[in-house]
Amino acid sequence: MELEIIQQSQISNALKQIAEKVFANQRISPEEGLLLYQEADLGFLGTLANYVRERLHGDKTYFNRNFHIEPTNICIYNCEFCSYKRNFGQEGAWEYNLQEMMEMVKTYDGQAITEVHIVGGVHPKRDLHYYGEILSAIKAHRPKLHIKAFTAVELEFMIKKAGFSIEEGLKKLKAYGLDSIPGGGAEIFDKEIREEVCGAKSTTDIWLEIHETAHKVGLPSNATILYGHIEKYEHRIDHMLRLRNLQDRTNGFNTYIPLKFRKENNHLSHLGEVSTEEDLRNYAVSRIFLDNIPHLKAYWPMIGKQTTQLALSFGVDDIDGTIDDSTKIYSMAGVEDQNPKLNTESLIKLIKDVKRIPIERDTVYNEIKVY
Ligand code: V47
Ligand code: SF4
Repeated sequence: MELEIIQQSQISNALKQIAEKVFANQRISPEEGLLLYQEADLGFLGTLANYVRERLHGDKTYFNRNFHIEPTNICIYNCEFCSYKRNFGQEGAWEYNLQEMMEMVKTYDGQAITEVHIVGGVHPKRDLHYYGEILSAIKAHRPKLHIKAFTAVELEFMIKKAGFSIEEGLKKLKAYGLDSIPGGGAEIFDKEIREEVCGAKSTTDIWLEIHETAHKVGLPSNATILYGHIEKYEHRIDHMLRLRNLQDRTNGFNTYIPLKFRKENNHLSHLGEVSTEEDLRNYAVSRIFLDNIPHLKAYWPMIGKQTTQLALSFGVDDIDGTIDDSTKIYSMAGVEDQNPKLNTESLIKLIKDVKRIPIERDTVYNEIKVY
């Protein structure tokens, strides 16, 4: 009994020390991060995470005006969590050609869109030059549109297929018109867990090398984590630690985006999904632990609008953009909103309803308009 009380008081002392560090703007250790996941209650986490969020951004809540192009869902890999991938000729497979993708871009002519986000499967027949043509066609048509494109997994394949080193390939893509790199493909960095959920695709080292090299050649990027499947808290901390270390060297990450595993139509359906409370806890620990990545994004098509509003008090300061119904990654994995499109007005209302300040931003967080 006594021992229990001592342990209890040690735990709360440890949490108290973490709180003191956070309020003094000091970095917390991996052990402390783990303790937050294991021991801290939701209120405690929210208080610390919101403190960090408001210290960095006040009430500002960022969004952008973007649309997605998913060139293909044909993919050489078979990630266990993926509901989206198809083989050639399989029902539901698509592969758009250059002309079709340009038609998509042109449907936004005259609209105040600042970014196109291009990601898809790893198509065995398409290399860097194929995608380079798309980049330069988009730039020729709309020079100011920021192109955020290709996960590190797609990049590894297309660059190697064209016979370049990572650095040469990224420089070539930049010359074709690439402006930045999205955060996908990171999944979970722990070797054993990665092996189990997406063993065949780019390794952790390659993912990190591609982002480090991108930063070096002047391409900023984002980072994701896929959480809520078979990983444990220590794997989430390990994941963030690797990102935090890389960021210390390059300062090239803009945003961290936790992606909640969604269970429909994939090989991990039996795992179910984590609760909304777990989502909020995870945002909060991420905000507290990743002291050097400026923004934390809740990807609303995946967690829904209400959880997104709650997340704004648990460290999140960014809610992505107005997304056309062309994003299928989540609709195929079972999100409630099968047609994730939110016009700017409703996005602004969503933010204002929880007493935050909506700020339209460009991809690299220059402020375009305060609402
Ligand atoms: O890497 C796939 C994830 C990612 C499932 O950089 C799944 O701004 C949950 O990275 N349940 C691609 N997630 C999307 C992505 C992204 C999204 C929004 C913004 C940005 C950005 C990047 O989608 C994949 C994978 O982690 N994913 N299947 C699933 N069943
Ligand atoms: Fe392919 Fe990406 Fe799906 Fe993995 S997650 S199978 S790499 S489309």
